[in-house]
Amino acid sequence: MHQNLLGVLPIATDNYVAFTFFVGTMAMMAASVFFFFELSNVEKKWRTSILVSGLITFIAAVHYYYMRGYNLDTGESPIFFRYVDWILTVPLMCVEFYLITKKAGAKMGLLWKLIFASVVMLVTGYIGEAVYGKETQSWIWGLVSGIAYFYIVYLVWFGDVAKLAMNAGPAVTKAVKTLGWFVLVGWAIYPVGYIAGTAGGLFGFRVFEGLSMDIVYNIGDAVNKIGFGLVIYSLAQTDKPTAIA
Ligand SMILES: *C/C=C(C)/C=C/C=C(C)/C=C/C1=C(C)CCCC1(C)C
Repeated sequence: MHQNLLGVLPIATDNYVAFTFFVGTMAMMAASVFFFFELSNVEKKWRTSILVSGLITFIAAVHYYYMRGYNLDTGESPIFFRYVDWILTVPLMCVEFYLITKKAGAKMGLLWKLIFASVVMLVTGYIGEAVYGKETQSWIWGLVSGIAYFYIVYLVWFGDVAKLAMNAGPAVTKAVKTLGWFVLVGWAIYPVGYIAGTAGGLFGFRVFEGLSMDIVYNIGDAVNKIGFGLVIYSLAQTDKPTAIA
């Protein structure tokens, strides 16, 4: 490929993978600016949560900038930096659950359960991709990762997170419900990418072939990181002390 005068590789018009990395970088940057600037417009008690939303998209923006270049230069999937991003941002999403249910009595133990499950989910997913990605047995690692994922879904829908959210006031109850949908549906985008991009597919059967793993992951990240942050932002906007009429 030819470099232009600035020494920059242009994105070929049919290179959709590179395009989604580029758009992902912009979206994460824009979302971070938004969350950081809105910090001064929300109630004090929600500031840490909004700050964490901004940190999640900011960490992703830095990784996307890197992954965009890596993919453009090599044409390959930036597996390592993808997982570095996730191992930092997914635990921060667990921190969000902890922070918004804290006033209803969430304990550190709950935070550690969520973080432990996400680390198991991501480490097994990484091994499945980076070590066994071209072998049929990659599905086994995906399955173990999936079990940890369903444990997180369980905690948010029926476990401690759900129980605490019910006693935390209507605004928090509603926000946790919406975040629960993000975890159940939004996060389910990722195993689709894994199945499409690894040799083991689904229990050894190839499905979603031809689908680009990176495009699926990039869409998943935009939906989940920015969407998650906006749910918290809208919670902070609704849960204000009621004005005296
Ligand atoms: C911001 C990044 C987020 C929210 C990343 C979430 C990632 C997952 C929920 C990944 C899940 C996986 C499985 C459930 C099975 C296959 C392997 C993974 C790691 C792709």
